[in-house]
Amino acid sequence: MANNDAKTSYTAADIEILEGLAGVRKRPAMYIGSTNQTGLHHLAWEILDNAVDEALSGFGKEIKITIQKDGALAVEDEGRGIPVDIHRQTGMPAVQLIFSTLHSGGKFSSKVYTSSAGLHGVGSAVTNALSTYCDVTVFRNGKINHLRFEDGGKLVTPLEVLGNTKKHGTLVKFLPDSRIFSTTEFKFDIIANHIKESAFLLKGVKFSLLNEKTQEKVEYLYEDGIKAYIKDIQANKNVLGDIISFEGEEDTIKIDIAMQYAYQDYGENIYSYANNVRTRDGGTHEQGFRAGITKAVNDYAEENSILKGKTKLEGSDIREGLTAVISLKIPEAKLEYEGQTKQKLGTPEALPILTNFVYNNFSYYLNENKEFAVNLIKKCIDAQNARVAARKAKDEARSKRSLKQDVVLSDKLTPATSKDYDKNELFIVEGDSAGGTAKSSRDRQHQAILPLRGKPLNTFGIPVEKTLKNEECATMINTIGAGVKETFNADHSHYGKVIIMTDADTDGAHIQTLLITFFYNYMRPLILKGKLFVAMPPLYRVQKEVNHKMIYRYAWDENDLELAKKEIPGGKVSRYKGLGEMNADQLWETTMDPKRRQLLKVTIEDALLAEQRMVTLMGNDAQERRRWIEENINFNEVDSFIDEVK
Ligand code: 2B7
Repeated sequence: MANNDAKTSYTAADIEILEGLAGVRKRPAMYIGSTNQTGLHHLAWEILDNAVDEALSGFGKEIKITIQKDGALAVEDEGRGIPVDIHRQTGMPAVQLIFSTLHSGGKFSSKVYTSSAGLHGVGSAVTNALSTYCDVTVFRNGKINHLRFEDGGKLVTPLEVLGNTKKHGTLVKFLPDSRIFSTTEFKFDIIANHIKESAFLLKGVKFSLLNEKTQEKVEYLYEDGIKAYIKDIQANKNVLGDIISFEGEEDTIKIDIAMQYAYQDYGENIYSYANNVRTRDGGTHEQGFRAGITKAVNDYAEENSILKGKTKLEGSDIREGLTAVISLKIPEAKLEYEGQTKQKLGTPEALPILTNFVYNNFSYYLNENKEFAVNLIKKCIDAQNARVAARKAKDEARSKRSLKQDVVLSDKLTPATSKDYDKNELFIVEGDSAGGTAKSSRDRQHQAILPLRGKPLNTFGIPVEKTLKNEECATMINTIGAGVKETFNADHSHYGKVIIMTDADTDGAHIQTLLITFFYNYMRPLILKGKLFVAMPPLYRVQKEVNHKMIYRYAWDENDLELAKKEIPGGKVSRYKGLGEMNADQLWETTMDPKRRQLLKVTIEDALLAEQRMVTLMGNDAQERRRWIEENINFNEVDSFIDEVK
């Protein structure tokens, strides 16, 4: 481009940039998934990702995050500072471009491993576009460089030098736009959780978080990296053997693995990452890991004639109770994802590389640690027996069913009349009395009611057979009709939605946790497929007689109550203590009517957190459990299992 075009091209670039940012504002969900609490926090992850990438490249040992008094988030790293020199084609400083163009990532990045590679790489500009202000300070070349955008990315303070400094790094402060997001409140716990995970993966880098409003603060620094991650996940568990870890590099792919077995856990818990980004849907690295573990254990058992004529162990027997963190660093050129969500690693080489790497290292470990190896194989045989027993129970249930023609259903269940499974909903209701109300208020065609008497069985850490014999669990399994554990198939579920409906109090929260644990352990795909929900009964009712007619307004939280009071001035406020206080009409219109109710979808958004809670809540340490319930359980807390209001 010739020099004399500089002015015109600047204007052209300018227009292009504004159009780009306006596009983000028009369709925010396309860039950050949603505009709810999850989407809001995405803005933070985008900025944090860049700070993390800089530390990953070896620049900077600390990342500071502050929730400011004005509600903005400040992120500061100690990296090289975003370049501030002028970009020739546009005549703009590089830092300005990075915050205002949508495909700047690749152009500026020359790193080998980047966390955001292949995902977005447009993060800073997206955050800027969705913010009321975005204020950037770059400590670089001995200068304090500053620029500021307002109102969705409009440059209000062009790059200026504020003074001299010896520091280097980047400081970004941004305030999310309340016209875009349904909530603009950053949550300390959500951010703390996220940076804790980053800190495990980025050993030796300190992450600190401060909430200026509440003075809450927390710091994470793990010199032991993912070994510390495993230690954290396993806290309070009855473990088998030490934490095992393998590190290596094959064909430019860096492999870092840590794992440990525990007795109470039934499933496998694998947390896999590619370039510090969680691969929730697994992929070639997980496949390779599994194959390597299975082969190593079966070969060891065979070579040492431990199984003696018994049937070979299946992969699932060997992985029962296994918790593992797999962290790979893959050069950008080899990084491939599969599927819509890009949460599944597709890189083909990762499969054979991981299989061999894990097989070789774990075989060596087993041979060096004979006592562990023997205990592990004993445990695998237990798992095998349990699997065979579960299969037998299922087969028996099935043959009973075919004998009786009709499905054996508990007499407690009030079924729905429709056979359109996808549209049907199963309400699991706390207490017979609320169950009765629900029965008369429901939509008979599509809503089935299963009342629960008392607390459901605590299924954490107990043998499968015991759960299968428990009447309530057996009823849930039969009613849902899609199997359990390995044989569970969410697509066969007789209900498109399974909805837990309890009182909004401590007992109700406990029941929810117990039920979520049951589903987590026995029907996990139901959660993964987004079919498990918690009903949200209102907490308040404001009522007033107007012209001889009672008018009602329900409220779901304190803020909502304030609104309700304004809408019905002078109305009488009552707090609902339980479902039982509502009559059938009220229960229908507030909690069960698909058009008016609020449901929370149970997700395993953060499996680590969910599992930690299961362990603390359901584990053997009664004192710890008591302390935890006293400190943490209230109705809102249970939200952490849960995301997204529908
Ligand atoms: C792909 C883009 C976004 N970038 C650099 C260099 C350092 C750097 C950044 C950053 C967020 C909150 C505090 C590279 C990379 C742009 O190019 S982004 N540090 N930190 C950050 O955004 N933190 C860089 C090569 C030489 N010198 C600097």
